[in-house]
Amino acid sequence: TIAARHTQYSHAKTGGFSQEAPTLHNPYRDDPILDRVLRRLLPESQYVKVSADLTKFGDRITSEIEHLGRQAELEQPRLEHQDAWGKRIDKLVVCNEWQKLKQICAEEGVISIGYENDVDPFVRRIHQVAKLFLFSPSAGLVSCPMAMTDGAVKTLTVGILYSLNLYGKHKLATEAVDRLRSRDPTSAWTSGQWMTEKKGGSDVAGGCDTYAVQIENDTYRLNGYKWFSSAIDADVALTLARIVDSDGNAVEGSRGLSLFLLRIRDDNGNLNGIQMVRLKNKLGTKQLPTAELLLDGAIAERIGEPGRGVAGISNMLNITRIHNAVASLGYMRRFPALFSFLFKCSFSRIISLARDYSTKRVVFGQTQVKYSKWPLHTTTLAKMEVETRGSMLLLFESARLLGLSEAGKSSDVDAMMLRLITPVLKLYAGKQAVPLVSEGIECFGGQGYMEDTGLPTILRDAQVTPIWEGTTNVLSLDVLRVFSGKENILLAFGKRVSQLLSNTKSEEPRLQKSKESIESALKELQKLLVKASDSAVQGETRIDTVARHISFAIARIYSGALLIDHASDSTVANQSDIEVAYRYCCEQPLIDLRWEWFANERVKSDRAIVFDNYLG
Ligand code: UCC
Ligand code: FAD
Repeated sequence: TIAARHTQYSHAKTGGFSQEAPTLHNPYRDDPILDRVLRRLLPESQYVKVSADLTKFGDRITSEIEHLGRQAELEQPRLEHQDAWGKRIDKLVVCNEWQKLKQICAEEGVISIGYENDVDPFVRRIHQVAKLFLFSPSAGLVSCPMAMTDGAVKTLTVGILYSLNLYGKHKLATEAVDRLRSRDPTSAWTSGQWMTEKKGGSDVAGGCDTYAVQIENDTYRLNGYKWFSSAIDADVALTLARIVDSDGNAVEGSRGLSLFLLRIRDDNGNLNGIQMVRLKNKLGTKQLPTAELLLDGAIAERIGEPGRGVAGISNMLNITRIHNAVASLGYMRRFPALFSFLFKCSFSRIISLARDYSTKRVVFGQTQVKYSKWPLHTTTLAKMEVETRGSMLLLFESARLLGLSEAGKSSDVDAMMLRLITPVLKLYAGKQAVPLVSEGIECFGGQGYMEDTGLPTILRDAQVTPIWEGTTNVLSLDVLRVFSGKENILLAFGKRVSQLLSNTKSEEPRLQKSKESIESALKELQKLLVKASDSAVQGETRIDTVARHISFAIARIYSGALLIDHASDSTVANQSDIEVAYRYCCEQPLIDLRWEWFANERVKSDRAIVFDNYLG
């Protein structure tokens, strides 16, 4: 019949239920502890201003930025090498959303907030880190050029250990600083950071095969090949090269490296002796244009003393490493927040379905009804939350210490702690982010694995945070570099931890127990390190093989002490702050380090395990 033929063309029946998507709330107002951390750290009048800015920015994230960041992932950058007529153009095409995100960064002052003259540096760095933390997981990786831009401003102005102090003294550096920290999107610049070459990214000195031939005074011509260069739509870059003397020789090793500042394009948009060889085909960070660059006579200005390139660019590294931790924590925070929202909000919709389902669905021999609150799932989320909070307080400690140093108000202990916790924070948060985000993906079940939810992007992007800006091992060795300096870092660390513990709320037994746990872990670490340095003299032990474990212990002891300090402040803390401190400090090991791991002999057994049945 006609009617029967008609139904052949009816819509497929796919069932009446579809899952309501998770909604992103204002990430500032929705964050469990950020507001309380700021209340504690900032003077009241400043807190009010910062909080108002973050509330407004949080609304902008949900209404505008989140969408732009997602589009930047979907419309990835591409490189056109030639025009239709075969002329080499190396045209980088980025989407409008990427451009718009860069404009927003300027307007919102994500860099300039860190440098505003009329604000106490202590306040401005905390404000900036809080803003970046909200921005980062929605930023479509524009957070990467922002990190390098901040690092460039720091390097060109007043560095922490080795200061170039070029602002107002060097023409290009002064223009760059003004534009890199500008709030005007029409004139704002961003910076790149080109250190890695084919032979090495960790071992920068061993890898650097870029040569600088003097044209006149501080102006040089650079030739080399930069193997990873991110955010290649930047305006300027800081890079390293070896100066070739008049006999055609250059100094090998670290002492042969000098620091250069260059413009990537001229005012007409022509590349400055640079060819973009290809864009990297990456696991993640696909929004971000990362290229291999051939420097073929790029004109650059030497900044800083010849041979002091690594010390100079370390100013940049120490800033970008804090940004990297911001990104790791941003990814971590986004997951619990998204997921808890999914449940809170979806109950009203799915509760009738869920109730009915729970009387019918049998799991492990029982109907689900008894477990309608899914306590195991809540436990999973609580564990993620405890981990995230510990490192979040460490991040804000780094912002506090950076601000103090820029305000010229650091005590000796503050200065040492800033140098120590910068690599510790970066390596620890980066290492936490990947498993934590992976757990977050699992929380969404199969949906977490689906590209169109946008969730897999977070896992891919999180995986870069332990790699770039120094891998976990390399940063652990940097921690040992800090310990090998002239100052007694171990003593300073002990002092800072004791200072934090001295505020512990006495009437709260869980905090008292937490304090004891931190004290005992600290003592254990001190004992092992002192013993190791004594026996190292006799050649029986080595410390580099346990550098990671030492760094992780520092991260956990420091974070635990910060959690106790936070939970002891009755003006802001609540019961869950106390519980989080207790779980962090007492329910999992703070230190995972054994004396036998220091033994020289162990290296042989490691090698035997690794190369067992090796065919190469
Ligand atoms: O990956 C990159 C960009 C990615 C995109 C940006 C993302 C930002 C986050 C975004 C969030 C979304 S750029 C490439 C990053 N590359 C690295 O991080 C390199 C990793 N390797 C290292 O860190 C190594 O430890 C090196 C390269 C620093 C080692 O070099 P040397 O030459 O062997 O080191 P030396 O000889 O020990 O140190 C030379 C000088 C010393 O000072 P003096 O000479 O005064 O004794 C050191 O104390 O540099 C000083 N120094 C430092 N100073 C070395 N490291 C530091 C430091 N971290 N802070 C202060
Ligand atoms: P390698 O140094 O070859 O390391 C390999 C392994 O050896 C690692 O596990 C490492 O931990 C370990 N290792 C190395 N040295 C030691 C040691 N002494 N002791 C123990 N273990 C060690 N670089 C830039 O300069 N600018 C950029 O803009 C930039 N963007 C990037 C973007 C992306 C997406 C990525 C992935 C990388 C980018 N990089 C950039 C490069 C990045 O900084 C390097 O890849 C990183 O520093 C590691 O260097 P490598 O790749 O040479 O690794």
